[in-house]
Amino acid sequence: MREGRGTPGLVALAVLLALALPAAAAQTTTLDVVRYGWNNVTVAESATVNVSWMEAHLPVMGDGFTPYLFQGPSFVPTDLWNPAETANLEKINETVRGTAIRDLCDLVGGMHPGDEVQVRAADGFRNRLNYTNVYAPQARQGPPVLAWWNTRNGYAWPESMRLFFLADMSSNAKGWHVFGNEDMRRSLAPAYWHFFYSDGLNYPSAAGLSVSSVARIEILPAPRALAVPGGADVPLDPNGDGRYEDVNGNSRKDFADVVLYFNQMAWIAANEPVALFDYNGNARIDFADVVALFAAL
Ligand SMILES: [Ca+2]
Ligand SMILES: [Ca+2]
Ligand SMILES: [Ca+2]
Repeated sequence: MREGRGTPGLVALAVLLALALPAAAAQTTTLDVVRYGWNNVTVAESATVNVSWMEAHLPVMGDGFTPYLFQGPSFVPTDLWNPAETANLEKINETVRGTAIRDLCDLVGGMHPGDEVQVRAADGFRNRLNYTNVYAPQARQGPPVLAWWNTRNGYAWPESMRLFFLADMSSNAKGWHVFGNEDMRRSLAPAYWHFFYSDGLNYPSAAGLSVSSVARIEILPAPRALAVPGGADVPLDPNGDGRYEDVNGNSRKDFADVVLYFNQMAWIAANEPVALFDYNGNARIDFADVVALFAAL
């Protein structure tokens, strides 16, 4: 086929421009749910689900007629948190249905106190929430939900699946379900607050927490001791130094801890967070730890 001289160059330019433009948010309908191991790198357990599976198998959140709102930046320097919830409520206002993040986490072993969950979009954008905000949220925050339906678009909602908080009306004088900036300040730890930078000021923006086009939910577990087979209970750290010398969990350091550790070295190495049982600090579970544990009796 014969083409004009300039055509290949123009095609290349068009391709380059297409790559340079930010990709439009694309709807997602399939979700990977992953719980990482103690190192937060290797996958301990995972599941892949889609919208129709979630709707059929897990409780549906949202009644289909109550709108839920997120507040954006107030853009009022003297009223950054705008507890009255009067500024910038137009940004996100949707009547949604979806699946609780908690129910999704429970598909892969769930979260425990101290764990975080990371909600990740198809393009890599992500936000984290801690255990409390997923499993025991304040009413002014409400349960975090992965929304896959809204009244405007039905299931064909371009920004779905999208993270929503089903906040109650307790913090809004008009009786609206708004997750406002003051709700964010009161219900989330500071590390989880979202800000929007403008004109030299960081404006709190609860709306920034509402990740769209979510493709992946990742549980990042905090290190925690598990009961060692043959022990009485969960291991304990009697002197609070971060190492768990009471291996059998009977509330005292004793020779039985040394014996149990020696017998279960392979299990401990495979199942426990290494740092909690690495008494000599060489980053592995080994016989030297048995010796160190015995010497510390
Ligand atoms: Ca200790
Ligand atoms: Ca013991
Ligand atoms: Ca060691």
